[in-house]
Amino acid sequence: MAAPAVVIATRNPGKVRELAELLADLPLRLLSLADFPELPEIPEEGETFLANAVAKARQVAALTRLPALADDSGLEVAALGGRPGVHSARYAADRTAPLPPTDEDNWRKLLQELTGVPEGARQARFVCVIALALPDGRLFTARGECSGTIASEPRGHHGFGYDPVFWLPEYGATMAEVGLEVKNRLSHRARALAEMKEVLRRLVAEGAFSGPSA
Ligand code: ITT
Repeated sequence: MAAPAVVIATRNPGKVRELAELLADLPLRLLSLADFPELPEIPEEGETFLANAVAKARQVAALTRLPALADDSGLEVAALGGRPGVHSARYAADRTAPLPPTDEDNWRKLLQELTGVPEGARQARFVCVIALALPDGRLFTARGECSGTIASEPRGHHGFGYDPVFWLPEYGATMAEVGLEVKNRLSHRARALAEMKEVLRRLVAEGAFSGPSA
């Protein structure tokens, strides 16, 4: 019997890469939004990671009639009162610019905002909420966090987003230096997904993905 399909409901290729690697040992056929080019853009209007993850998963499950796994994530910086938080992807957005900000625009803005903030006051954490929505309306969520500090300059070329400036004291390296294998052992996404994988395993065993709409 063919493995049941699950849609990874994100347009961020960095997330797809990490999630696909983390899910590789489950008997699932992973699709992504790239397999559904006709789907409309999903607006992110929520004020919490949970609200945005649930909205993305529910909408993609309804539009594709397949189980959908969405990730809403971001960086919370203590010295900035938790910003950029849910607005991490568009932190350096400029209304007059035709294109959304790049990852580099975002981390450069962060380094600039933290100019003069001493090493001991640069604590930050990545947060990830993963939501799984089934076409029958069932919904599951999981959350993961990863703590570190904000470096004073970028280092490394792995990963995506704020990884080059996210310093992991216990590794003496940034998240962009440690590589995918290590990142997938300790990241906010890996921690949220570890919990969600238990749900996915149970649903696969129950045959929940093999109904007429899946
Ligand atoms: P989708 O909504 O299509 O999933 P997105 O990139 O817009 O893609 P989010 O709204 O969840 O996703 O924003 C997440 C942003 O937070 C992301 O663009 C990065 O800037 C940052 N981020 C999240 N996880 C990260 C990680 O593992 N490493 C570095 N930065 C991360």
